[in-house]
Amino acid sequence: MDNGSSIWMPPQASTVAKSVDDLFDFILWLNIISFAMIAIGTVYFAWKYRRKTPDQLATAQIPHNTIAELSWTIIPGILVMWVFVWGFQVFLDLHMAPADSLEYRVKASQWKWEITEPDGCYTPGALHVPAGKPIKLLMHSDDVLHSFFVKDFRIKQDVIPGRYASVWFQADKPGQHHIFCTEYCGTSHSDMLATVYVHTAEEMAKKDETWCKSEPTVERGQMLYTSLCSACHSNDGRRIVGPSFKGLYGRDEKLTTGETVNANENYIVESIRDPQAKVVDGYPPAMPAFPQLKTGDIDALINYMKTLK
Ligand code: HEC
Ligand SMILES: [Cu+2]
Repeated sequence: MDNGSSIWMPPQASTVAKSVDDLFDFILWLNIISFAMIAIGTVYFAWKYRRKTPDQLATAQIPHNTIAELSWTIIPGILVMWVFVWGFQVFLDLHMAPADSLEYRVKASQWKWEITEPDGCYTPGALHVPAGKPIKLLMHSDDVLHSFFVKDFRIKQDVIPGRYASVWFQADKPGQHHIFCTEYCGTSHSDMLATVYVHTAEEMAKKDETWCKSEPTVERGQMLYTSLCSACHSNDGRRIVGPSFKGLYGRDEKLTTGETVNANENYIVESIRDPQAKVVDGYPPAMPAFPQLKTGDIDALINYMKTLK
């Protein structure tokens, strides 16, 4: 098939995919042929040298055969060296990113892929790249082992906590491809998915707000806190209009209904999206909603709250 797909593999969507598949096919056929030769030979010799009459005691003594022994040593030896040299070349191609690659940062954590583009645009769950340009990914993990795999590109790289890993690719045709995590990393491992979007130059130029999200850093959370929340919430334990954020994250909070809730992510998100849904005991229901805050902003605020112990 002309797009390079086979019964084993999806279409070849990167510049290295063909060389990976060619090597794979070579090793596969080498194995199939070797297996057939060994299996057929075993059956044939078992039949040929079987005991032919009931009184036959031993098979004929088979003397040493130099030509046979040299050929079954040298021929496979050459083939295996050939696979090594070829494999090493493909390995180098897969690991040596061209010097003019665009460098993206990828953060893996349970259970998401977060990408930061060369210009700082942050795109969790989505890798937007231009077609026809080499892309280098500089990856790290925030917790456990993960593995970055794009089957259509034939690239896979383990991402190990405590060190950077990199991989590169170039996709020439616009389209979409799945990113999988292929290192079992806990409960939601199978949901650790993301998408590569390969764009035309025009689409790349038009990239807009909806695609870049702001990275939920503690600094960003603090900035949002200072501009939007500090009038009513202190960060040092003082009571102003609302409860202080100091020690809030993870605390058990008593509500006006008499119920107790744990101030976890869901509760904090709800308090910001729909402030009157749960009102803290002893406080007026005076908190306004903040429809302008995006998910990334709320994540940043929560990350900031977590630092206020
Ligand atoms: C006009 C004052 C006001 C502003 C501004 C305000 N809040 Fe509140 N907030 C309150 C009050 C009063 C309460 C307590 C009553 C309630 O639970 O609704 C509260 C409660 C909360 C709670 C639940 C606290 C707890 O102890 O359980 C969270 C979380 C929260 N606010 C987050 C925020 C964030 C984040 C911002 C800024 C984006 C913000 N608030 C801005 C007044 C405010
Ligand atoms: Cu993972």
